[in-house]
Amino acid sequence: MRQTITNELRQWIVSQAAAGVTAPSLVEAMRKVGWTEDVAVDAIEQVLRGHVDKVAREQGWPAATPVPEPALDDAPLFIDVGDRRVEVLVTLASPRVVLFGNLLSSEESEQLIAQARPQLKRSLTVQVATGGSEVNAQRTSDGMFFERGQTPLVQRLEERIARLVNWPIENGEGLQILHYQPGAEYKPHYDYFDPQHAGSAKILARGGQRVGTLVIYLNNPVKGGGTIFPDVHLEVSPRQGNAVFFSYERPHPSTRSLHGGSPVIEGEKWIATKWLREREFR
Ligand code: PD2
Ligand code: ZN
Repeated sequence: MRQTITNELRQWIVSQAAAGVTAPSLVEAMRKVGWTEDVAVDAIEQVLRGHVDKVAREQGWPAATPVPEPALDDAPLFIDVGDRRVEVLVTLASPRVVLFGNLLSSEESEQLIAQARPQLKRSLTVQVATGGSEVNAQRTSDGMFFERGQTPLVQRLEERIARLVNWPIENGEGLQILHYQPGAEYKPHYDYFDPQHAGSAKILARGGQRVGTLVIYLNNPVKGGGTIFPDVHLEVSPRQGNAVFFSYERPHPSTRSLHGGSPVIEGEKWIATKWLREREFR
């Protein structure tokens, strides 16, 4: 049995992956020539990670950082988050996206909307030049932020999220609630802060980069309002209680984490967004 990563194998894995061959097909091919499945998976991961690191250095990309990641190694159908079992519905490697079901009950979703509603204002986005906030035509929703732990429900949800994606509760920004009416959308963007922008230093001082996002759907729009990932032509339907998680290991388009909120066509859309930072957010 041949289980060492030769240069030849390394080149083969990289070229196959570049040609679009999926990881399971690579594992199968390696199994046929005598590799144990687990060892093949580890070898493929090691080779592809090494390759990305090399390309990143050559291209001068920002360094990769650890990111939140749910415990999905043995392909569980549920993740126990203490007070409920969250369903694992879809996973994607690149961009890293995981769709969860049953993160919130319908009662909790409605309670969160009711708690947020009195404080809604036209959404602002970060003003890249200064690090301040501005009204932005790219984002035609109303929103508000809760402080971390502001209500018992917010606290409970934050504890669930921390367990779900294995990331300290202190690294989370306050939960943001957004409300979209028909026609409202959030044009494709990245959630990380562009290190080149003048305003980023001030933002990054509060806990470093954003490294992950969880968008939680609080109601069921009638038509439209999906969350889109244009680089991979993925659209996630907004379903009450479900949540889409995505992470980005460096503030760079190579993460393919470009995403947006499609226009709501009929009905309205309510979401809660939890952004996760590298370090404690204060
Ligand atoms: O509403 C959405 O689906 C959406 C899309 C893109 C939310 C966000 N980004 C966000 O809150 O960052
Ligand atoms: Zn976003």
